Amino acid sequence: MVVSINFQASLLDDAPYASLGELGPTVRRTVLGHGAWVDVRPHWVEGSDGLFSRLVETVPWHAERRQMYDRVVDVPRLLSWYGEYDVLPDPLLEQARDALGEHYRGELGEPFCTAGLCYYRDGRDSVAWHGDTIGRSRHENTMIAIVSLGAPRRLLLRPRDGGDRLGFALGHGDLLVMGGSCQRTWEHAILKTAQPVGPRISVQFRPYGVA
Ligand SMILES: O=C(O)CCC(=O)C(=O)O
Repeated sequence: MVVSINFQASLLDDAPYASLGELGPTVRRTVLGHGAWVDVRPHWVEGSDGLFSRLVETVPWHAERRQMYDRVVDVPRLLSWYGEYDVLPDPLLEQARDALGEHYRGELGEPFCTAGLCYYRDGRDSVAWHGDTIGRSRHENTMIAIVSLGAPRRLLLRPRDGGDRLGFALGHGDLLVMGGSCQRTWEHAILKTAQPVGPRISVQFRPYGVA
């Protein structure tokens, strides 16, 4: 699939090579309730705009269609999936996966091993409210770590049983980790927007058997 890109780089993020910052105390945790939490580490990937452009060009993006009631509809974003034994499309993503595994080793007790990549081309691309509850996350606490590249989009979270929602604008190398019961007790979404937003890539690292 040929992907065209109309992307405004961040002035803060134009280092020639991408690299990872520290985790440790730079990671800020927000306790959501119901046993769920999110960690945020702004601008974890330095020089992320170059990485974004490389991934746009080199990842084998594909479009999916899915059944919705009596119709088959386009999934409004492009996707690419890397399993446990696949080489990731950029060495920096392998470094990121391993650094996250190291940082969360005590709490998670297992490594991150798969990577799902989503490409939101503009404000019409989106993902509806959902929790990632296919596999072990249906019953177990786990973590999903999201590295956001390109233009910021708002990742929204809301409790499944009702209540206020909260949102994080994620792009240009920001890290957000959903943990605890978050996939079972909360839902998350990137909603469509009529605002003129640029393209964004989300890289989600998950432990084995979580989808
Ligand atoms: O774009 C994101 O960061 C969220 C992606 C997501 O929720 C999913 O693919 O399940």
